[in-house]
Amino acid sequence: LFAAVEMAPRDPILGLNEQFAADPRPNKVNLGVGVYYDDNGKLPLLQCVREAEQRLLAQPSARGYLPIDGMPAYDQAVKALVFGADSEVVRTGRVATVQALGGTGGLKIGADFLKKLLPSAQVLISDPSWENHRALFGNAGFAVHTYAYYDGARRGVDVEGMLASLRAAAPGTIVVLHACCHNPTGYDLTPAQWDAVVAVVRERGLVPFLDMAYQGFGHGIAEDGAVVGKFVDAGLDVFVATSFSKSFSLYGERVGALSVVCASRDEAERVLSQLKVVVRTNYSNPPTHGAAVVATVLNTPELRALWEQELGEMRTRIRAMRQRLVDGLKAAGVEQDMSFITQQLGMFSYSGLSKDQMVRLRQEFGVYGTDSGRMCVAALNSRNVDYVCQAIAAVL
Ligand code: PLP
Ligand code: TYF
Repeated sequence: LFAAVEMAPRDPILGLNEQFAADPRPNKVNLGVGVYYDDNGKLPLLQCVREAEQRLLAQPSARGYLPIDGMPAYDQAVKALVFGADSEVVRTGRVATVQALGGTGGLKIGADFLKKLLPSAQVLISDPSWENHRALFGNAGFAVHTYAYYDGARRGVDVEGMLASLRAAAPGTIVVLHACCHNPTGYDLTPAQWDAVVAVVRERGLVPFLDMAYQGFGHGIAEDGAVVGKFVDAGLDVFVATSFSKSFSLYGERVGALSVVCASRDEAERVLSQLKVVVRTNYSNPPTHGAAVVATVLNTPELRALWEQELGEMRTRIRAMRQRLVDGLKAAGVEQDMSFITQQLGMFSYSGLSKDQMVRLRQEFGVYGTDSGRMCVAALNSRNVDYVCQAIAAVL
């Protein structure tokens, strides 16, 4: 039966983790996968999560099946976070939200629903993008192409190129957009550039699908979320995949959601019923624990305040590490201007290093980043940053 089964290629990012784990060098540094580590190099367990878990444990509950679309208090909290509790779309019931297995699960539920709705649509992802975007929409049956995004020469977003790609797309084309903290480049659109993108999406009748995996890691929870509001205010039907993996440091709990903004409550009810079909035919219903933790934090004012504070600390520490990296590279003798690293947002820096340089970093120094030159600056800390600077200086 399996004689002809071919070996699938490894995920380029998760594959690096395996290589890193097998590396015996004590001073190795993993800047491959997008995970936030604290200044001690540890994956944090947020205090707000700890306290929510204690509250949940104080009132132990049996574990029945959740509704297909997830825990109601969780879905409500997601809507409030993504759109605003008092927003018109939430008040009038125009948003269909389902709990999902991480942000990836939200993307996949949306992709499967869209494939039934728009079977011959094309999908556009940014050039470059998180590689799983291509694989996920491709496996859902779509032809996946790219829109211009990164401008290596100018070290930023090629906005004109992006708008031109979108203007050239056929109506009904699904456009996957990174709401903030673009993975892998770290370059986001400005609010004015977002306005221009929204206008073209609207004019061309494109279907916007926002991937919000890093809300709060850019400028702040509300600031990063404002992008969603721009699409809503333009009267567009928009998909939003939410992930709490990074913002709650709950990677392994698989907590995320998909929200779909519709034209009316009636439409949202019908859309929700179809999203539930996708969920039911894949895994029946979602798991309880992560959603209970996130709902407890978001719906309890003092825990919510604690979360905002802890998320702010993660954001601030990453900023500080970006600055340390720029300063350290200068001190290590790098003459080219590396200050662009502090202009990037979120967990990643597209360093501009070539594949050869990234391979040398890995082989000679045990510093792991992706071949594309992407480094996870959220894994830098006061102990490893100088070593990383020396390694980068040596290969530059
Ligand atoms: N989308 C982007 C752009 C990401 O970087 C990630 C990272 O993991 C995800 C989605 C998936 O998030 P999750 O781990 O919650 O599935
Ligand atoms: O880009 C990253 O590093 C994160 C983590 O298949 C990740 O988004 C990477 C690859 C993957 C799933 C998650």
